Amino acid sequence: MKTKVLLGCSLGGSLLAAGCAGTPKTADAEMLQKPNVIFIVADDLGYGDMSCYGAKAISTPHVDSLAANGLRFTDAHSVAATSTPSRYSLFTGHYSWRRNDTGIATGDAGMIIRPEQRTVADVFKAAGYATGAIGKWHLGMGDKAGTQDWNGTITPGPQDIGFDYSYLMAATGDRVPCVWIENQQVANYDENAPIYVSYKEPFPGEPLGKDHPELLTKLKPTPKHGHNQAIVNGISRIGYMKGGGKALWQDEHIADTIAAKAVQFIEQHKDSAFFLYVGTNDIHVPRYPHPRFVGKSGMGYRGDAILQFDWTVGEIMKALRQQGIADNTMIVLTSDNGPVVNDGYLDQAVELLGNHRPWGELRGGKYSIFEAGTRVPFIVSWPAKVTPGVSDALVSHIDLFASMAGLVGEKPDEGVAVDSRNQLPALLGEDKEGRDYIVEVAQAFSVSDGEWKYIAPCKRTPYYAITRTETGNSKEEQLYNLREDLGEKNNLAAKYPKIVEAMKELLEQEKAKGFPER
Ligand code: NG6
Ligand code: CA
Repeated sequence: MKTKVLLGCSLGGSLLAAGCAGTPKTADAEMLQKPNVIFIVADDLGYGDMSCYGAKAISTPHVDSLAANGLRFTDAHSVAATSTPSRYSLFTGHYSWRRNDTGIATGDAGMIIRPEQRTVADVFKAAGYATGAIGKWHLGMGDKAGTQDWNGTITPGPQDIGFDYSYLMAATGDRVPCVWIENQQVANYDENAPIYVSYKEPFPGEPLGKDHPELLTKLKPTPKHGHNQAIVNGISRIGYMKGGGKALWQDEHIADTIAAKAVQFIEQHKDSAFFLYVGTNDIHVPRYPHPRFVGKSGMGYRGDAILQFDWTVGEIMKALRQQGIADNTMIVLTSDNGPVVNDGYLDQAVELLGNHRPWGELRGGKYSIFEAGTRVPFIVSWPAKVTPGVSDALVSHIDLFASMAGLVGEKPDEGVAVDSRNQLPALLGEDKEGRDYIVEVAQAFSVSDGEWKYIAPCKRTPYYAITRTETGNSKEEQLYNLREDLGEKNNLAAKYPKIVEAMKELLEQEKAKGFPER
């Protein structure tokens, strides 16, 4: 029972002094043979989007088999409800909200994680692992926004924060530049089509989506929702771009490319311990899956992209089996934030959703401080070590850094990954409780101990009309009992002022550890 906050309150004691900061339980790190580790981070995949999490309208057999042979978590959380802050925290073990520059990054953002910072990849590297990052990045590259040389080497980059190998999209599918970047240089570079990127000015002569709807042969943006600038591959995007030629990606091949590169990395490193981060483009907008998935879900491109994601997971699992290393490979599968149905393109996601509930029983979605924004799918599979099952332990992406350090026997230096705790026993199913509490952020902040969830007041809009998302923002304090009211319908703040006070204090103490103005 997670009643520590309530106990701390009724005893009138300081919660942090009482050890609520999350003292690790014993992890038998020495006993473990170092496994390979793969993080598969889906994009915008909801808590209710896969059949192993209860979806009935769609079947995800590969992820289901991963879950059936691993540990499926019901109370796992990203730190934030959008990609950049979520991934920043996952990689660094540092709360994104301690900095004021971790909002949704443009495609020409400078690298947000600075080279002097430590990432989970550095942890693995220090332990002798080969390290790779493939797929969606969205953490900036190069020194300062807009100063990258897309025709040369982009530096600093993933190599400076622990990744030996990288094959990445700079930001998102809907942001320029629409090219793959391999080891900090554009892959398949086309000498005849030098690349220029701007988030300020259009390039004269380059058609824009807003002026040339006839060129949008693959997807059109939702009116008044943006995504109407550079046109690449028949889809208009955010930001301006010129050039690229044969280096430009084709959206329908993105998943195949990510899977192929992941499989290649696995094959190349089968004889040494490796850490691989795979950020899928699925199921972020623009959703434009390969023709072999189109129409297969009956839910339009959004559902088809879920099937494509599931296929990607299957390819990775198959490669591990073929190399004979499946048993001693830990896979952590999760999503960067919760689901959104219409995120800006006319892809019929809303019209064809039917009875499918991407958010399951939760309230809110991507961009929201309600549970659906940050309670995410989370599966840990490691056949040699983890006993299959379901865990209700409270876990957070913030702890992956320290937990992985625990796994490989590394000790983070003083001042590194300050918000991360070693929760390896929870990740392996030995500890059923997990964290004492978690802190999350969208526009508002929340703190939850798994039973009680407090949402701090926030003056911003309670509802985004275009994505149809309840943001959870309210001028009032909110308190929900998640055990009895997972859908966050009954605000109990007025009824339990002492719990509100205790939760608030917890949040204030966390913020007091360092919180720049924003
Ligand atoms: C928003 C985009 C949305 C998506 C999001 C980032 C508009 C109107 N909306 O600004 O489509 O790209 O940023 O999503 O442009 S995330 O999952 O990568 O954080
Ligand atoms: Ca996302």
